[in-house]
Amino acid sequence: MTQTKLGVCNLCEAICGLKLTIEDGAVTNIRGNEDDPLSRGHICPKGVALADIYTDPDRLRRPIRRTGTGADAVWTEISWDEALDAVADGLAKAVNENDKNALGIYVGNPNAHSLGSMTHGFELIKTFKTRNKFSASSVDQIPHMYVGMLQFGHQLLLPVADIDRTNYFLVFGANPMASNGSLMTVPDFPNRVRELKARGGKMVVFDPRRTETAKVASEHHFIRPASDAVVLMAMVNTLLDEGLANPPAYVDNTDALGAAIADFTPEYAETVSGVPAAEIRRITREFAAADGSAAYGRIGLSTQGFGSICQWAINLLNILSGNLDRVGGVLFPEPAIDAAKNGLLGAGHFDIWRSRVRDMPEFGGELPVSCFREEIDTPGKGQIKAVLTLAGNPVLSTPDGRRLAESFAGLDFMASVDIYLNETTRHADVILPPPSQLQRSHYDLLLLQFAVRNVANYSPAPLPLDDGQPDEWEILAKLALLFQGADIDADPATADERAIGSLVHHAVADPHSRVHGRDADEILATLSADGRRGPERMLDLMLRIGPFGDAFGVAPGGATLQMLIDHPHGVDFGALEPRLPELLRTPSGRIELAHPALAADVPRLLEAMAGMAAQPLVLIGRRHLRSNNSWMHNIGVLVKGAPRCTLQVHPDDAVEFGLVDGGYATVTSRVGSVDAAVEVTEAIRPGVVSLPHGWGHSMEGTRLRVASERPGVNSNVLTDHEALDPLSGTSVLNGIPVTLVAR
Ligand SMILES: Nc1nc2c(c(=O)[nH]1)N[C@H]1C(S)=C(S)[C@@H](COP(=O)(O)OP(=O)(O)OC[C@H]3O[C@@H](n4cnc5c(=O)[nH]c(N)nc54)[C@H](O)[C@@H]3O)O[C@H]1N2
Ligand SMILES: Nc1nc2c(c(=O)[nH]1)N[C@H]1C(S)=C(S)[C@@H](COP(=O)(O)OP(=O)(O)OC[C@H]3O[C@@H](n4cnc5c(=O)[nH]c(N)nc54)[C@H](O)[C@@H]3O)O[C@H]1N2
Ligand code: SF4
Ligand SMILES: [Mo]
Repeated sequence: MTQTKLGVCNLCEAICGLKLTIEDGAVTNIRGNEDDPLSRGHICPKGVALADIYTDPDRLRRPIRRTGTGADAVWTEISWDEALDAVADGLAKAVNENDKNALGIYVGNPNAHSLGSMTHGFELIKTFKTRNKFSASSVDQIPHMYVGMLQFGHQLLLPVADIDRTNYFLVFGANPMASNGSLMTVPDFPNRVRELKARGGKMVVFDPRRTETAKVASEHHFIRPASDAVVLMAMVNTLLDEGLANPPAYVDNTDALGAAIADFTPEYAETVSGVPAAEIRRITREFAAADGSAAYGRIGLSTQGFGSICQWAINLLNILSGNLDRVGGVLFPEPAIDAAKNGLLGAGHFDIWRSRVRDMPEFGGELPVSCFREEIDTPGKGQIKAVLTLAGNPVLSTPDGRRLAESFAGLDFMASVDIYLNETTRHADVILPPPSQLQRSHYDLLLLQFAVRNVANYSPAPLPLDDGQPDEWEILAKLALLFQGADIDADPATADERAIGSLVHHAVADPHSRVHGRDADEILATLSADGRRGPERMLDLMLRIGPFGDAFGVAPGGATLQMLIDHPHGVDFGALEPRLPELLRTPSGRIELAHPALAADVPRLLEAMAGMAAQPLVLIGRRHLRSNNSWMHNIGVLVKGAPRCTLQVHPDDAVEFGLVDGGYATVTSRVGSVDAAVEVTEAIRPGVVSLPHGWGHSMEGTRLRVASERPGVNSNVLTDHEALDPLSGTSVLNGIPVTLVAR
């Protein structure tokens, strides 16, 4: 029997709509859904490969338990009941024998793309009560969230470029042609840029590498790594000096800002960045003059030593040029489910506690992942004795990951919720595999928050669960109950009740909520009447209290889960619209341009820039369209062709270090070295080398047959766990001083 089913791809932030052909239970074709209001038919090779992830023989289908270690490790399949019990017992034992902080948790990137993790993961993590909570956020986007919290009053208040109407798109340190956009849900980016240019607009890219995005830009500037903060501040200064600033009425302390950043003139910026002062002035004038401009900076900005200052400067450019909250500028989306308003995620907090060993402040309840290893290795009260990883591969993804692997090996107990036996999970005692991406329903609770249009899209799971296999939310819900001592027959419905109960109670208590003051029990009873459970029941609640929802009868006909089911291609609520100042959640209800916490970091920037010239060679990262962080290299169709884990080197540097294309170089940083295959290319700035992250699949004890044939090297052997943006605790993954030796 041949069926066509609609779905969405939940691999990256673009959430492309899919059309799947399923013949006798096998997926025979996946293509883009041209009727999806956001993705408009776009799909990339990873989306097509969803079927290959499903059929990958190395993907785990049943829980496995390890006996022995290293080369002697033996993995045995065990039942779900036994596995869940073993994990709950192992984790509880560490806590009972020590204290609550003896449990370390690592939350990886795919949680953001899993509906079940978003609805039921937070409740599980809360259950653990440990302060030793780490995630991929501190090697990623915390600077955005931290600055959003300070300037707009909530960690999820991140303005999004109005790409479909902007006329000047200024991009620093992002490569959406490869990444498909980040903190900017922008599927079909290639066509959107084409349209931007066709209407006379410009895209200007600052990147040390001539990236896929730089190639389709109107202009590309080979900026020196980690000098962006200075260039951006010089642009802000130019706006102020030339009378081009046009800030809205709801901003404060423009004068204090001028004083704080006075040193960053375009001439000074030229000396540290290599971008001519005249170009900085010209681009600033063009940015200010265009009919709708949007400045955007991503991984290349947030994962450097001044990630927070960079994101602050991006905001300043948008605000001062009058482009914040402007059509064609940057706007705050209004998602059908607003995680910033319904209690799923709080406003954010900073420095309520600190890490035990290095005294680093928490952000939003988590500690910098660069502190993970020392919290395992350093004896004393609060030492981590057991670890749970949830969809994470920190051995490949985080600074000095190789040594983190050694620390994992010494734990009393470790468990992983993961679909692969890989570099991280090989240290687990038990692995609990959730179903594959195609076996789960999806609504993107997080990333529709950052979409370039207000859309909503729900898709039921295209493929059924395997026999006896729990969904990801059930695994998390059951673990929470078992950890608290419930017996093995624990019904996940109990945990489900708790998760939804806490959301309903939050909603009725929140004065911003549309059901403020209503009867929580009545709402819960309404939600139970239709027989939905798990994520679907939560979704229905959140849609109904969202901006387009029916608020339980108050405005009949609004968004409900049934409405989304009835519109399987997705619902388009329209283009982004201005929402300020009402949306601001700062104590004053206004935006502080020179927030003291940010302004206080300026002297550190000046000091660091003085030492820049002394760094002859620095390393940056790289992403590729056919790759997804560390975990899709076991899919043959995605890794075929020339090996991609290469060290890109400029021809001048190749001559200086005696390197040849196709040869090898030993790359050494303060903390480690790797031998990488050399690719000589003019697409990189002299003095800069680039290595992608997420490779290094040569560790014994993994079960990644395809990946181990093209292992590549782990670039995070070179990144330094001591190098952080101190404001946000985010690791420095770009601009790392290295030396090269030909091999
Ligand atoms: N040097 C350097 N390092 C970087 C970066 C960089 O640019 N340079 N980028 C950083 C960024 S932005 C990020 S987000 C991190 C990512 O860091 P991580 O989240 O730690 O790593 P991933 O590679 O995303 O690994 C995801 C893990 O989840 C598993 N998995 C996949 N799908 C599922 C699922 O649906 N459910 C479950 N339970 N498991 C699943 C995979 O097998 C894998 O073990 O890496 C960071 N590290
Ligand atoms: N195909 C694919 N898509 C992905 C991912 C993936 O691994 N593969 N990962 C997903 C994840 S988790 C994320 S967070 C996003 C990231 O999304 P993006 O940020 O768009 O992705 P990157 O390719 O890391 O882009 C960072 C750019 O910054 C540049 N850069 C490095 N250092 C500097 C610097 O100092 N200054 C400037 N100006 N630029 C610098 C790099 O050369 C690179 O081009 O992508 C997501 N999408
Ligand atoms: S761009 Fe992202 S969401 Fe779209 S198909 Fe590719 S991986 Fe999936
Ligand atoms: Mo990320």
